[in-house]
Parts: sequence; C-alpha cells; structure tokens
Amino acid sequence: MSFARPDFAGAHPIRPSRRPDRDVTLIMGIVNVTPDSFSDGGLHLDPRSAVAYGRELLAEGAGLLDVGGESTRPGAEPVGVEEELRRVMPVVEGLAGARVSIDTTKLAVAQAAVAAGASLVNDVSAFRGEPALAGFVADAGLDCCLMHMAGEPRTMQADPRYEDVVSEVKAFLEARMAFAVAEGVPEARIWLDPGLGFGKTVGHNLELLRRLDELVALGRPVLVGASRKRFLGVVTGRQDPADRAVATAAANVLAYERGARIFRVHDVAPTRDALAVAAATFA
Ligand code: HH2
Repeated sequence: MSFARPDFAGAHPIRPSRRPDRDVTLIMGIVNVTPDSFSDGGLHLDPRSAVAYGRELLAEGAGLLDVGGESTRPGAEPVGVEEELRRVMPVVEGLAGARVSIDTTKLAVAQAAVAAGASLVNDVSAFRGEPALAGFVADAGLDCCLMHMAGEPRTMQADPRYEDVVSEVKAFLEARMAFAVAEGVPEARIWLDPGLGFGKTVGHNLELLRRLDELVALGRPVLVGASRKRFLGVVTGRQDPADRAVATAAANVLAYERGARIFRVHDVAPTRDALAVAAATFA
C-alpha cells in the first residue's frame, strides 16, 4: 500500500486519496498514567507497563501517543505538579523516539515532558489553566490542541446548559485560537477539539458530532475524543467503558465523514480498521 503525503506534520496516513483535504488521518493512542481515569485508571501505573502499552498502540496504528497524569473525568480531584511529574516523566522518557503529546494544563509538566521528547501539548483548558503555557508552546515551536470545556472537571457535569452548543463551542475555540496566536503560536500549529463529555449532556455531545462540520469550517485540524465516553454508554446501554470500542469506532467514522482528522482513542486497532473503511469511501 502506498501512502499519500501528510498535509500536517507527522500525520499517520491510512490510505491514499485524490482529495487533499481528506487524505490524512491521525490516531492518537491514550496512555493514562493515573489511578482514577474513567475507563483505564490504575491499569498502567507502573512506567514499564505504560511504555510497553504505548508501544503496542503504536504497533496497532497510533501515529501519536497522548500521555496524561491527571484524570479529567467528571468529579476528578486536581493533582499537584510534583505528583503529575512523578507519574508522566518516566513514561515520556521511556517512549523516546515515538511521537508523544503531553495531556496537561500545567506549564511545568509541559516543559519537562517537552525536554524529554514530547512535541505536542494537549491542554484541555485551552491555555486558561496557565496562560503562560501558550508562550512556551510558541517559543518551543510545538503543536497544540485546544479543547472546549465548560467549567472544570470537578463540577462540569452539574447542569450544563447552552443556547446552541455548537455555536458556543465554535466561538470559544475561535477565541482561544486568537489568544494562542496573540501569544505567538502560529495558526498552523493549532488543533481544535469540541471536548466531548466536558460539561455536556448526552444531547450536547450528539449535536456536536452531528454538526462537526461547523467546527471543521474554522480551518484547523479537528480532534475528536469520543473514546469510551459515557454518552456512548447511554446510547448503547453498555455500562462498562471497556465494552464501548464499537460505539467509539462508529462515532469516529461519523466524525471522520464530517471532517475530523485526529482521533483520540483507547482502542486503536478497531478504530484504525473503521477509519480505513471510512477513508476508502473518499477515494
Ligand atoms: N478526553 C479526556 C482527556 N483528555 N483531551 C482532548 N484533547 N480531548 C478529549 O476529548 C479528552 C482529552 C478524557 O478521557 P480519558 O483520558 O480516557 O479519561 P481521564 O480524563 O479520566 O483520564
């Protein structure tokens, strides 16, 4: 199989296409080093096991690994800098040579992870947690992902309300992108993410997936993080997050069809196959 040339740095092409706007797909494999993540908390606390797991995800087709040391599940308690560093650093170091993103809202954690080889900052606060993180991303020439979240993880699911969730998420992402650009981050380095499950009801998440093309219209690569999330459990009746891989693949295929190109997932192999089939229809 020959591959199309990626249209943004380090992308993992699934198949060739004659449509340059549609030809690159990147699977971001999730490596959570936390005791309390909603679907895999505690599974990879030992750094050697986390690194081996990350390498498995790469072999299955992930083009990028997202290493995180603080759960953002609804109700999660914040983690201090020292503890987050203790969790993630041996894993980022152990994954040297792989393309790694650091899932953090903290400047100190991003700095240490980048010094150890991470090349993308995935900040679920979109530079609101520590605004100086934007300047660091700019100076270090990194890619970044800016995600929408209403409120903060401890309270975000209390009673999320929007007049029109898609327009409000879109306006938020535009504003955060403008902030990042004002801090020196080139627009070409920015990915956008609707933040499925972050201060949203089941209906809000479905509406965002349904109208994802409106976010894609902002002109930056859109990342979707539907993986195993509760709204998929509600739709399918699957209580155990580990049983939501098929639901995740379905959501990602729809997101792909609406223009998303980066998929943050726990289950890389089924996602890879599902997206390969979706991509084939665009040939
Ligand atoms: N979702 C989670 C964490 N980080 N980053 C982006 N950009 N988009 C997301 O949708 C997203 C994210 C939550 O999922 P998970 O890492 O599996 O759980 P936890 O936060 O409990 O560790």
